[in-house]
Amino acid sequence: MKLSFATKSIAAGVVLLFASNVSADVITDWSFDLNSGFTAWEDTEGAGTITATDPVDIIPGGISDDGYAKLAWGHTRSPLYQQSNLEVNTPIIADRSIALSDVGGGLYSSAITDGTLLTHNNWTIGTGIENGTAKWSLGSATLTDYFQLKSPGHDQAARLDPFNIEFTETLNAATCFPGAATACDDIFVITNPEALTQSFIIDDYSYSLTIFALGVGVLDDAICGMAGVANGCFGLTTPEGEDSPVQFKLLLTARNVPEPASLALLGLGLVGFGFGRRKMKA
Ligand SMILES: [Ca+2]
Ligand SMILES: [Ca+2]
Repeated sequence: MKLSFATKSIAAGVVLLFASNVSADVITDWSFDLNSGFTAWEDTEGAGTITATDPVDIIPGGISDDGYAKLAWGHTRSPLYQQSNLEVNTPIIADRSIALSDVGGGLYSSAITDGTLLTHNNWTIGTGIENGTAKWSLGSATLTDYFQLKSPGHDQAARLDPFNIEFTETLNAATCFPGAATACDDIFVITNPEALTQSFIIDDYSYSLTIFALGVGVLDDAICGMAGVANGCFGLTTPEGEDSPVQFKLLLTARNVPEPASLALLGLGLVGFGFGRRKMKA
């Protein structure tokens, strides 16, 4: 006797198709406009002794000269002394290319590109000293940038937050912080370093602009203390008797950020049951 037993295969498949956009490509061809100038400043006594010159039209439209490229301080009563100054050497940067290329791993990056050039011309200002603080010195300044990224068909005005800079004119006869190049280097603190990285999203990509400069970073606690701010402060120091240029650099990156709707196809594979055959022999 021969008995044959077989089950017929049962297959079930489920495919879920969600409504979706067609995924947009990354935008690789960008250029930018970057206008920079000082929009606020204060001397250490609040006495209005800072001189602002070289007007800049930072923000297009509206008020035409809304900032200044140069701040100078220190009195000029004696030929032995010079004023110190802080200067934006590149107040207007127009149509500079910053293209993205595929660097793998789903990441796109520009080359490192020059942004704003600032110079501290640090000279002995012949300051008076009052209560241990340099008189006639710059106390704080606000640097405002207008940054516009441009790409054909994708104009994107990325307005950067202003950088707030606190400046400390260290007394040159006083004890300086360890590692200073001169007695005594002056101190710049950027009080809102979070403004150095800014991001925006277009379609399926998140773009990030990072601003950095050689010598600008987290300062030693002794330096922060001398500047009168909390430990972990962010900025740079500049030696006496020199012009210290600070070339800010820009890096633009992009990465894909898929949204749930663009997960177009969620497939559940075939589910099969009992596809088999068994033979029995008597
Ligand atoms: Ca100085
Ligand atoms: Ca000094």
